[in-house]
Amino acid sequence: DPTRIALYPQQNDLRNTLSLSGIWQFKKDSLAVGEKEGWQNGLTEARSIAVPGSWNEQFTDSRDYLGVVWYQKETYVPSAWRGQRIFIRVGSANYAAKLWINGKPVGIHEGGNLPFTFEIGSLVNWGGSNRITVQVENILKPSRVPTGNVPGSPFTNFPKSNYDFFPFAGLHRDVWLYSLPAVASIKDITVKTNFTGTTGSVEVAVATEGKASRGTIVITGQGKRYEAPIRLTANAATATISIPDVRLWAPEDPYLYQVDVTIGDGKTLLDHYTLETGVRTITTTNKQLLLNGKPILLKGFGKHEDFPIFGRGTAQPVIVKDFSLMKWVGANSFRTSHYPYDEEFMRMADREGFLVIDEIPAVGLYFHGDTNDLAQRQAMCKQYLNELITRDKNHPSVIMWCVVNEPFPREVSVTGGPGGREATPQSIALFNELFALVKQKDNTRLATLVGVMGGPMEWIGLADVICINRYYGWYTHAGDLAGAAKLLAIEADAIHKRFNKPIIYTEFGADTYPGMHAEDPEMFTEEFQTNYLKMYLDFAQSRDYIAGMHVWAFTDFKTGQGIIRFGGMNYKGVFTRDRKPKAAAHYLRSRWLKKATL
Ligand code: GCB
Repeated sequence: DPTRIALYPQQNDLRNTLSLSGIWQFKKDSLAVGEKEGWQNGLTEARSIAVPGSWNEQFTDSRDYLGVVWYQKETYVPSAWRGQRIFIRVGSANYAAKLWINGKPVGIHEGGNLPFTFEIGSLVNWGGSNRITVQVENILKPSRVPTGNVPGSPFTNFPKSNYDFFPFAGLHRDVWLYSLPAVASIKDITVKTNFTGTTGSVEVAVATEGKASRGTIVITGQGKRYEAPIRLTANAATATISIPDVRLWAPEDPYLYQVDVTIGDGKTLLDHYTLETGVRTITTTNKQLLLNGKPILLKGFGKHEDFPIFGRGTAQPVIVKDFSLMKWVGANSFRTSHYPYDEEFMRMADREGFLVIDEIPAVGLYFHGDTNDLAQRQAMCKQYLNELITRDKNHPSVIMWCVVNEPFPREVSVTGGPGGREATPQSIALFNELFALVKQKDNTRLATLVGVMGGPMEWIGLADVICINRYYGWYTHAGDLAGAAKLLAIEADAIHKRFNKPIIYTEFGADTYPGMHAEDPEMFTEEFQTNYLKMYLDFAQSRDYIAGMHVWAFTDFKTGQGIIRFGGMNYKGVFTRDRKPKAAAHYLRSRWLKKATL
């Protein structure tokens, strides 16, 4: 149910928020007996844990533990909130969560990296403490998305995630209590922007609950104020506001207008919500991406939410630092590989002028043939798309939805062997269904899927923009950059000829151990990484149909254990895990910072 997402909690004169971030009580339940034993009524022999944060790096005995755990926290609900509707909002629980308030069941949610809310007013103790309990587990299963323990999969790492990053687990983002006005409230707002000539248009669709009959939409910016009254019919209304001499949103000038929505009954103001919007359009030609009708080249990275000790937990200084470093190298874009990022990250992207490919957690989709598993995954992918678009639809930074990263059929080798090219009708049907869902929910943005090296051409051709990951010179043609360059060119020209759509390289990179050097560049050295990236970027520069280059990866990041992941790390970062530049970061800065080219 995408309405579980709800608007980001906001404090104003009619709404309240209370963050529950901090130290919680924590207990592992490896035998999964907690519920039967009534742990929702109080944990005994619990230990302390920080929220947000993964549990895997906070202790000395839990790194690879992915089974059931319990989180608990006691809190008062402010008495001033009495008479309002009370909700709990969990920013992200990886992977499945079950909630209780004061020992009473509230609900379950499956799927990480996206928020969910439950209304809990009827369970709250006023004037006393309230016990909040969240049970979480991240058991890796072939029916889940992302997948794990997939029979026959070429992934051999431990834990047996079917993807190349550590399956961090737990409450990864803020947990909030918040209140909404009881009589009527703003349930959702959808902003769509456009412009003709110098006049911008902002369409604001409002959905409400309760007894409001009318409202007002006010847009402010550039010292001006534009107002439109709305009449609510069946709890909904839409208004389109024109902005003369509009200041468009773009990376070089990420100008944000403020949108204020108020609703009432003609006498009393009943609810109020404020958000920011940027007026911009995104379209394509057969060779280019057009932002506001003008060609734009995406320069940037595939990333991860990953930091020592925090794991996949939100670390706000790291969010700020990542944008500082991306700007420092002259990047203007990133992909939220391989799952939706924290909402603060998306708000930063709006303010800092980054163009985002926003991806659901659909990674490791290996078509192993179990139709039951595949059906469950398909349902999960649709849930994620519904939830992600509901959450992120108002961010001007988001230009493209990505429905899946590197799905692979049975014959394809993930390490880039020649592989087969089987695109079963079932897989085509899945992707078509996901693209149709995106277009139905949001016709203002582009949709893509990210293709694996050696993967079926039929798949990548379904997208608005061809997005491919390539590792010639690394997983194939290891060390041979000249050989890799030839293959890259032949393949890219053939893909463009066949589909006649712009191409973005959403990944290309080389593992690089920081501080390793060679005068004659050799794999794993900083010099090799620089040369590798230079070769790809020079090639991209020579083709007018290449619309963007995302280096894999922004930073080194934690993976499971395996023979190609020294120290349980992927070292393809141009920055280290603690955000220190390798030589390649300086190289990218020298290339990107002052120039509009790739
Ligand atoms: C890929 C995956 C990414 C991996 C990367 C690698 O194609 O999309 O998750 O980390 O390759 O380094 O192998």
